[in-house]
Order: sequence, then C-alpha cells, then structure tokens
Amino acid sequence: MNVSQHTIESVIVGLGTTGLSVARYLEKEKREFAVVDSRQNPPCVEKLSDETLHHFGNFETPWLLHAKELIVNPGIAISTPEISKAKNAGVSIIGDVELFIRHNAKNTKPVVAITGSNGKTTVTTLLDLMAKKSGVRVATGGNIGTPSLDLLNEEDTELFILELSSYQLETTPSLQTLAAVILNISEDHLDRYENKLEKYAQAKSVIYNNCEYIVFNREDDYSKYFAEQTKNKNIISFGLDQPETGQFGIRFVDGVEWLAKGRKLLMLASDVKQVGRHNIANSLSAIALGEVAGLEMSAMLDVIRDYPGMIHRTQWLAKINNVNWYNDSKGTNVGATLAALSGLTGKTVLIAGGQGKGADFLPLRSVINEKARAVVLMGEDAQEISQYVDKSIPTVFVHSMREAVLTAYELAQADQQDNVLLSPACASFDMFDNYAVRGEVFIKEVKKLESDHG
Ligand code: UMA
Ligand code: ADP
Repeated sequence: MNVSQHTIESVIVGLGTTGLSVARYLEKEKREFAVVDSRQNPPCVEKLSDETLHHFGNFETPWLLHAKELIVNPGIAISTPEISKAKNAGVSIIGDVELFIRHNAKNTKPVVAITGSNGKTTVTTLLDLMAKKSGVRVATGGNIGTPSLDLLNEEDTELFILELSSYQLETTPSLQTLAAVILNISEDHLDRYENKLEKYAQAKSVIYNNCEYIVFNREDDYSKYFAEQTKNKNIISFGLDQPETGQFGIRFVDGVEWLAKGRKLLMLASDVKQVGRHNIANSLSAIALGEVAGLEMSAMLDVIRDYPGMIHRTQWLAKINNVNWYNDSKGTNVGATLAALSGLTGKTVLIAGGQGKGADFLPLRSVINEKARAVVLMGEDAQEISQYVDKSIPTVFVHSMREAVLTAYELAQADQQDNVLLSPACASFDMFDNYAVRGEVFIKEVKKLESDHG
C-alpha cells in the first residue's frame, strides 16, 4: 500500500506529550490514525508503537488534506499553512481536550476548568489539593503537564480539574464544564494572535461556553466582560475588594484583613501562606471553584493556610543580611511581574529582562517607579525595559545571573528591610534553556551568597 495516498480518518499533528496521549487513546478506542510531526525526530517517537503510520520532518503529506479530523497539539498554530489549508477544505480541526470532553460526555463526571494569563498552575494546584483534602478522587491535568486524555486511565475519578491554555481552548469547541474561571487577561503569546490582545482574550473566552457555574475576576475587565456576556445566572465573582452577598473578596474588621464570602469571614488574610496579593486573589478563586464542586470549606481553608506556593513563583528563598530574596522566574510576562512587585511590602531591587516577546512594558512603569529600590537588567530586552525606569532609580546592566545577584546584594538596603526579586517579565530562552533553569541558577547563586554572608 502506498501510505501517502491512503486516506486516514484521524491524523495527530505533533508528537509531544499531547500527541502521544492522543495516540494511546485512539489505539485503545481501536480507531485508525496516523501521526505527523514537522520535526525529524519528535520527542515521544520512541514511545510510539512500531506499526503506527507516521510522517516526520515536515507537514508535506496528503494525509492532512484528506483526513476527517486533525488532532493538533497545542504547540502548533492553526494558522500553520498546511493546517489552515486542511481547515479550508472542510477537515475538522480539534485538540486533545476536545477528545477528552467527548469521551467524558459518556460518563459525565464533573469538570472544573481554569484559564488566565497568570495563576493557572497555582489555582489548579490549590484546587487539586483542596479536593484531595476533602476526600474527593480527583484527576488533574491539561496545560499543567499531564495531558487530559491520560486522566481517563483511572476509572473511579469523581472530579476532573483542567488547566487550559488559550491554545487548547482554540481547539475545544464542545467544552462543557461544571465550573470555569478566567483568572485574568494580560499580554502574552501575542505572536500566535496577530499581535492583538483581543484575539488572545477571545480564545480564552470559550471556557465560559456551556459552563454551569462561571467564576470571574471582577477586577479584570476581560474576565468580567466575558462572564457577563454569557447571560448565565450562576456567576460568582472574586476580587481583592469588599464582596457583595455570595461573592468572594476581602473585608476589614477593626483594621484586620479577612478573606470573606459576602459578610461571612472565612480566614485571616495574614494566614494565607503564599506570598503576594495576587495569591490572595488566587486563593479566593480556588475557594469559589471548590465550593461549587462541593468541597469542604474547612479543608479548603486548611490548604490555603498550609500551601507554600510553587517553585519559581514568588518563591521565598532566604533572608540575607535583613533582605528577603524571592525567585519569580516564572514571571515571563508583564502581568506576572506587575503582580509580584506590587505584592511585596517595602522597597525591592528588581532583577528583570530576557526576551520580551514584543510586549509593551509600559504597564510596569508606575509600579517600578513606586516600589523599586533599584533595577538590575539583563538579556535581549534589557535596554527596552530600562526606558520605563525613572532616572532617579539606579539601573544596572549585567551579563550573567551571578553578576545580577551580586549587584542586587550591593543595591539592597538592609536597614530598610528591602527585598530582592527575580521576576524577569520576559522569556528566558536568550540566556537559559527555560524559565525553570533560569530559576535554578538564581537559587544556586542566592544560596552561595547566603553561605558567604548569611
Ligand atoms: N513543534 C514543531 N512541530 C511539530 C510539533 C511541535 O515544531 O510538529 C514544536 C512547536 O514549537 C511547539 C513545541 O514543539 O511549541 C512543543 O509542542 P508539543 O505540542 O510537542 O508540546 P507538548 O509536549 O505536547 O506540550 C503541550 C503544551 N505545550 C504548548 O502548548 C507549547 C504544554 O504546555 C502542556 O503541558 C502539554 O501539551 C500537556 O497538555 C506548556 C506550555 O508552555 C507547559 N504552555 C503554554 C504556557 O503555559 O504558557 C501555553
Ligand atoms: P500560569 O500557569 O498561568 O503561567 P503560574 O501559577 O505558573 O501561572 O504563575 C506564573 C507567574 O504568574 C508567576 O510569576 C506568578 O508569580 C504569577 N502569578 C500567579 N498568579 C497571578 C495572578 N493572579 N496575577 C498575576 N500574576 C500571577
């Protein structure tokens, strides 16, 4: 048989962790499929069974145009010429989460879905811990790492929690959930959206389709707008202001700050273990989602009190000579750095820079000028960022993380209890393999500093 002329119903495009999960699923379902990847040697190739039809090295195969459906990995843009050509020819373009949702429709287990520009992984993790603490058999995945189809392997799951990226939402037209949230929307991934924030936001808005309970951020214009657009009556908001009845927020009683639902006080804000105001917002959104999913309030609050936060996300590292050091290497966009810097008490020496992905750094200007003791810049877009720093704030350009750490140490004022924060507002690929490696290098340098001066 000449495989290039044979028509195959389902073609998996991209053999990363997602593509592999789709291949395993279709195999189990006894459906015919082929795998295509533009890379000569895709990452999961050795895990594919030998007899799988495949085409690697480019997308030049008639399979794409003659398939019934393409199941496209989230890392590949639908605008890729071979895919958009297939789409125009009437081929259905879906993603792995669509297959998950269609499969789950048969069992109808509740799904909670989480998206946003920042905070997805934190909120997804909080909710997962809350479910476990409430004794619920939960399966958690999506953009957070485990592809959704792999979650179907456990048969007794009672609740699914999915972190969904805008890429995944683009290819999930049938999404149906018990509850969903858009945490916030700010510039990111605009290279996939013709440099238009509205297009990126629109992709995320799909999460509110066919959703029984909508959770939204009343302090975020897009999140609020999309929630109200749905006309769904079951909408629950969260925010860092005072909540109305049934909503989640912050209340002050005798000058003391509380997490609250309406007038009901839930817990002291100072007992939230994670660092930063944005993590209070994240906690409130997780509680709102968890309540809808039937989780126990006391178990949820215990999690908020105990969970220290994730590595590389406003992670406290050390107190050296009266200065607190924080690693926020996952701060790869302006919104994240804005949240990290404004959430710390007192003045901060900010270490930033890297690949700015064409972002507009203007939103950082006022918070830098209000809160930064000094700014240490590195990477491709260091100069670009420096344009938004007031002349009165010391700005130093460096060429390595070691130099950044030593410079920040010199600039931080111990007697003022300053902070040092690595929150680059940029991708790391110009200097490191990824954000995690950047964070590890920072941690190593801070630990060295601590042993020298601690
Ligand atoms: N690629 C090609 N040709 C191909 C296929 C892929 O060049 O034929 C390249 C693309 O540059 C692509 C990269 O390989 O971006 C990785 O793509 P992949 O589809 O092989 O990746 P997976 O391993 O399946 O990982 C994907 C998500 N990756 C992306 O969306 C880019 C992972 O999210 C997700 O955890 C995983 O599925 C499981 O669902 C990562 C991510 O960076 C963490 N997400 C973005 C973010 O969080 O900001 C959206
Ligand atoms: P995501 O999965 O959306 O990338 P993470 O929880 O991994 O989100 O956090 C990514 C970055 O965003 C980190 O720098 C973190 O400090 C920051 N962040 C977390 N929650 C928020 C929020 N609610 N608003 C703004 N930034 C946030």
